[in-house]
Amino acid sequence: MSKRDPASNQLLDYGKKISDDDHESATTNSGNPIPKKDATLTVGKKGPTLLQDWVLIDELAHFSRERIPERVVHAKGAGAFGYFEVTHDITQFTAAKVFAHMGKKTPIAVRFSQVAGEMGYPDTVRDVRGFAVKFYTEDGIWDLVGNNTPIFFIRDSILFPSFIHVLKRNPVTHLRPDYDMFWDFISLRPETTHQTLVLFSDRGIPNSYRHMHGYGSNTFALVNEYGHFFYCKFHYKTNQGIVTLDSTKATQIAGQDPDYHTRDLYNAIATGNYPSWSFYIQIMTPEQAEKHPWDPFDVTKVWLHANYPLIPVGKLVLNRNPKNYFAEVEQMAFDPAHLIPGIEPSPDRMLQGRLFNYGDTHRYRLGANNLQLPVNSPFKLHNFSRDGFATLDSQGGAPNYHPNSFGGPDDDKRALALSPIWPVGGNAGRYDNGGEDWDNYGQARLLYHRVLKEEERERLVDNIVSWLKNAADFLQERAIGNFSKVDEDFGRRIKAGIQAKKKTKTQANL
Ligand code: HDD
Repeated sequence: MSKRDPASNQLLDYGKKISDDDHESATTNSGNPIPKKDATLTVGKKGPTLLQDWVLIDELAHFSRERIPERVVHAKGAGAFGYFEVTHDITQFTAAKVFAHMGKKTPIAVRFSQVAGEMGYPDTVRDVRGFAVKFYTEDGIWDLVGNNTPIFFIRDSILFPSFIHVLKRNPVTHLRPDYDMFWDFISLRPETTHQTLVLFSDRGIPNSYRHMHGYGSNTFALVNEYGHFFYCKFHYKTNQGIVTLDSTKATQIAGQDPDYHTRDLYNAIATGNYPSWSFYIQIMTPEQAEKHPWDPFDVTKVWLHANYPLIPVGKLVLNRNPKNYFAEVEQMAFDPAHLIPGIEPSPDRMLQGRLFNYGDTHRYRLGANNLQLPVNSPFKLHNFSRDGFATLDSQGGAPNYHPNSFGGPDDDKRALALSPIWPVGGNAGRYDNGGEDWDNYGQARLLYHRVLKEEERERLVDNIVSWLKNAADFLQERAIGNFSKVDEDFGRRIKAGIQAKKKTKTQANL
């Protein structure tokens, strides 16, 4: 047999550990030994099945309840486990215990994903990739739920459901991508321009989950032991190097191996080729934020590294595959609201909406006690929540109310000291943050001119044309109008690309 990869050998490897005479007895879900696994209880060989065949009912009834709702976005993904290790001292910025001292290690879980495809979608499609990191700290779970790009399409979470709708299937045709939906929304909300360039650049199709960076994307805040806070952005840069797939190769792989990224990650870890990322922060003081030329909480923009250099912190290493995908990856529940003392949210309007939505979606998808599932549960749980479906932890008889006089959990003084008093002010109102006064093109222009090389700009134009050519003419014009505001020549090249495609199509139909 030709050499097979570890993923193919999973059952062979399992079987090697089980000698012939120590097979476990098969049981029902209630642990009752099964006399004959492959035969229903019938009257005679050809007679009817007896209702009392609990073995049959137990298995069939569980079988029809195996699927749960897939994630409403980021449904296709892969996960692994490992550790975060501190390599540099950042205690001047934060008292968060996870960064307490050099060499400190914290167990982590990571889930990589794509945004728009369903669970069975091919890995190598053009899409943003999720890069969510769960830190199991002594102060509970910290979830850094990032992507492989430092920015996002929109800067107000109220637009998120609509944005996801235009990536998903047309509600009538059930087809995706629906190019009119996509380009209608993208061209009507020009704040999407910067991330649209990233999506259609080479970064839009990573060669593997190991060969892409990760970013917390939103702006957070760090609080040090004196209660001083600093705004921050998180970056985790691959130590494997950035490697991408061109559209043609990616389409070919999508047909041959839809789980190409999942397989790569599993095999890399199974062969001891542990992927790692170097972890950095950028820091902005509240005073700098006050004077910043544009809203530093605008997640469609990056903080220029020249002004806010990357500060090294540590590294993320993945060195264990899941023992069971459903139990450990499908049930992972990441939530940007899972924050630990020393790390706080910022007024970033996208983050603010996320702080509600993740917990809400987990309660729907995994139940009220999803945080008691092993993959999601903190090392210690001392609170007043009880009961609900699938309660696993009754907290040892402690009072289920507060205040109490019987030694129940009480305020954490350290967490209180690290909870800063935030200065906020202004008039409540609905301020649309997508207008021209928000500069929707400046950083897209920097990306186009300063970051991309000429051959990358050519591929960017081709990739946009390959999508935009399928949209209605008026949408093409509006989108080209936006791209022209990034750079006149950029708009012209996209227009020429579409016209060339139309000409070829006309000639083909002659
Ligand atoms: Fe989100 C999942 C990342 C904006 C609402 N998001 C999800 C996942 C990642 C991100 C990595 C997959 C987590 C996993 O692997 O289980 N999302 C982001 C980033 C964003 C972002 C980096 C912008 C900077 N997301 C965003 C907004 C909202 C959501 C604005 C809603 C207000 N995201 C969700 C969600 C998901 C989710 C609906 C779907 C499945 C889940 O949470 O667990 O709650």
